[in-house]
Amino acid sequence: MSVIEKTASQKAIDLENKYGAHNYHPLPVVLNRGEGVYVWDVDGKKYYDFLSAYSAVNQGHCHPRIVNAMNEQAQTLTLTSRAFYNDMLGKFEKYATDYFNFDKLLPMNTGAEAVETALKICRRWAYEKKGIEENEAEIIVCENNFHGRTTTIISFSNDPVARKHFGPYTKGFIKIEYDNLQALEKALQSSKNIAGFLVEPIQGEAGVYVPSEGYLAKAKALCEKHNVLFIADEVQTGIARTGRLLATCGDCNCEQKDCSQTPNVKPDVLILGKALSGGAYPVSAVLANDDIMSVITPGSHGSTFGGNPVAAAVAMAALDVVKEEQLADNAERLGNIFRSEINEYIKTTDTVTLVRGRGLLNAIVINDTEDSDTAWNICLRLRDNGLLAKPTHGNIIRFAPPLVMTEPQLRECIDIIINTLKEFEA
Ligand code: IF1
Repeated sequence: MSVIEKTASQKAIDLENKYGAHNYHPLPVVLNRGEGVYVWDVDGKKYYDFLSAYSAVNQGHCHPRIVNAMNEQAQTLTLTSRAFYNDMLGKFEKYATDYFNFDKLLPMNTGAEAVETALKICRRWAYEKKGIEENEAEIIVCENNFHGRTTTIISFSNDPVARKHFGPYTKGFIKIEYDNLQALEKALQSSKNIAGFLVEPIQGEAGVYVPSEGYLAKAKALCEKHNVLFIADEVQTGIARTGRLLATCGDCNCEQKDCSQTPNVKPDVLILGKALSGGAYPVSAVLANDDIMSVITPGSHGSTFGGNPVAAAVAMAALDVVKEEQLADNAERLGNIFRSEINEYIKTTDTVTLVRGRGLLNAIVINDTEDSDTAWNICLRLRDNGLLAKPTHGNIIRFAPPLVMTEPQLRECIDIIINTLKEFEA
């Protein structure tokens, strides 16, 4: 290949740069195929995927059961809108409410839409059930949260990059420190107008920050005491990612896990997205019981695509796969191996300061400043060595492979990661 002749990768990158908005800074690798835990670039080089599209592809790339369900439904009926009934949505709603043990489900498409939906449900509930005065409802959120990109959601973000020059911001949110029960109790006592507490069971974007043992259960109990809705954003942590069907597991109908050890943290409002479709199609949902979901009435909320037949078919197949292939158990087992092997390595090096996470949602902290490009350079080298991961917040690298990984595959990946990190030792 001559020097002036562009590679297929460079051509694809140039097209995005020239014709696409610059709202991302991707790792320079151009993918055109995926299967299970692997993806391939346009030159045919194979990689282990350690991002899983931010935990959307828990079931592995192009899972045949999910793809078949999608193909079959796509050839039969794709979209009716909710102006008419379709014969798939009700089946999906029954399936998912049984699966997660809630009375009702409201289907949307993206995670951000589902978060918006939960906030609307919470506000309605505040006015119509709790009796808060019109327009006075407040929702507690956590510092360093990530719940999506809509104008309301970024209004209560404290990430300057996500917020800057997108004001005026939506009112009605109180921000408290994550993993701080005193702060939560203080906020709950501060006003009679608190309607809900929106929380990520593990903060993903903040760098896979796992709260203290018992935090979620105690936060839930505090919310109950103050008649405030506990709203769990499990868009990233849900669907087996953290070694359980839900990170707030304890009262779901998950058959694989012995949850007797874990406190009951059933959220009042559960938000799911990403892996609800195995990454095949945008499917999100909000689940709640009748006393809460009944505040949603015809015309008060909706979406053209939400609950479409393809989404319903895909989501049922994706959830089937999670149970059939026991992905929660696999994530738990492999996650323990991953963290223990990385911890062994950490004892021998100054390059990495710690590994943290649950199940197969993990991150390592690189021993460098947050504004250094070491983590980015490590990710470039990991790419060269056949494994794709992405830095978050400068010096943190997230590791979240598809949950269909086998132990030998994981051990090969651990070798790649440790050998790559060794290249960066001083
Ligand atoms: C991007 C992070 C992950 C989420 C939680 C709602 C949403 C997300 C807990 C919104 C989305 C994604 C979006 C993606 C980056 C990514 C992300 F690094 F930003 F935090 F996964 F870790 N709640 N998270 O994590 O879902 O509307 O995107 O379907 O580029 O914005 P969405």
